[in-house]
Amino acid sequence: MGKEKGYGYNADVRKYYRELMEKCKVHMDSIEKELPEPFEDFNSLLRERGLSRRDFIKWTSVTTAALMLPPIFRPMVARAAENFSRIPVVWLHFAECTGCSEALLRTSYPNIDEILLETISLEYHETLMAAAGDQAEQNLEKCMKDFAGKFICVIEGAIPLGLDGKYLTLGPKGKTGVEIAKEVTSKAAAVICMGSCSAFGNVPAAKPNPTDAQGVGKALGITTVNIAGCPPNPANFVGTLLHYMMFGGLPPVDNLGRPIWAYGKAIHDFCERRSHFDASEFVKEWGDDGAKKGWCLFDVGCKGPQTSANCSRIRFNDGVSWPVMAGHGCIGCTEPNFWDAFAFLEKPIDDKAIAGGERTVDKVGAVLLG
Ligand code: FSX
Ligand code: SF4
Ligand code: F3S
Repeated sequence: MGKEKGYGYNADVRKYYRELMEKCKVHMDSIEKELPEPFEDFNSLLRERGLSRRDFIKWTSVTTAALMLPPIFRPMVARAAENFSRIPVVWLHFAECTGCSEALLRTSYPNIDEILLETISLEYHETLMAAAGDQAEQNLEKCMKDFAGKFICVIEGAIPLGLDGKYLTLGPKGKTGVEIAKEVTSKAAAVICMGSCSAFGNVPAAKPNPTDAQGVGKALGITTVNIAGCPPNPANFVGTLLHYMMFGGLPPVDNLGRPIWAYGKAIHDFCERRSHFDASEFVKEWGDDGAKKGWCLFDVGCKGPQTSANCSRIRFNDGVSWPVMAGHGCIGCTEPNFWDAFAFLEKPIDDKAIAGGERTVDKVGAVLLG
């Protein structure tokens, strides 16, 4: 057995991974057989953007570990990336600010996750496609027919249910958002909610919610995978699609539908200001001495202890920064209805209860999330 194969795992775990690898190979073979050829040569695209093979190999290692897979899966992650543009995607927009799409598209120094997103086979994307009106509608119908049960439906934005859905009508036939969502999701292989609005309602559903906007899962009564965040990190979407390509299903999720590999830990657990939290060194006022020294932002409203996501581990814009690093606390944008639930963004959730120390903070977080 090669050095790489054992990894110190016991026989049961090794057997589990061997079987998982087999499943992965079978699924990748079927994707390569059944879905159209990649329309972008991923390796040339990387070269064009000045990224080397070494950068790609480094990325496969980081992504394999992030997906909670052992290193033997690195070649499969690479194979999935090279075939990324085979998966047909229909990308719908409902009640939202389009910040999620913008966050994916507007990076100045795209990393491999973002280059992968450029290669995605967008059969229909209301912001990006050239077609409009009847032509756009026909494209959508053709994709639903040609790739029935095979395409991924990605949804940005909440679905307004008030006035029989008429707060949001779209397209030449004036269909409501809820009608379109029902039609498209019923034919999709899987539904991915991109951003906290489609996942949980979020900003469009903030009080008093006059349009009765709801997250997609709740509005349609379906199961969705929720890539939470306002906006979410592109890496969390890419990793979820890679998982789908490799295993033919979406990754294990928490009780809020968020992939555990990305949302399984609190921001607070990996925050670079954490040692200051533990030493009770808190910023008390913007611009004070503590702020200059990079102390913990809990007292000025950071919701990191109550927020599950990987921002503190993978950051944004190719690892350049993230909210807490930029000097503002986390506002809990990956949590349901953070706008209402975490109101008073620059105040701690409950000063009195939390003053006792970390255990109390974690307890308060668990109760709030519960
Ligand atoms: Fe919501 Fe996304 Fe925030 Fe905006 O599509 S998650 S308001 S970044 O755009 O939906
Ligand atoms: Fe970091 Fe916020 Fe936790 Fe402080 S409270 S350690 S700033 S996540
Ligand atoms: Fe959102 Fe907090 Fe991350 S505000 S982007 S979950 S640090």
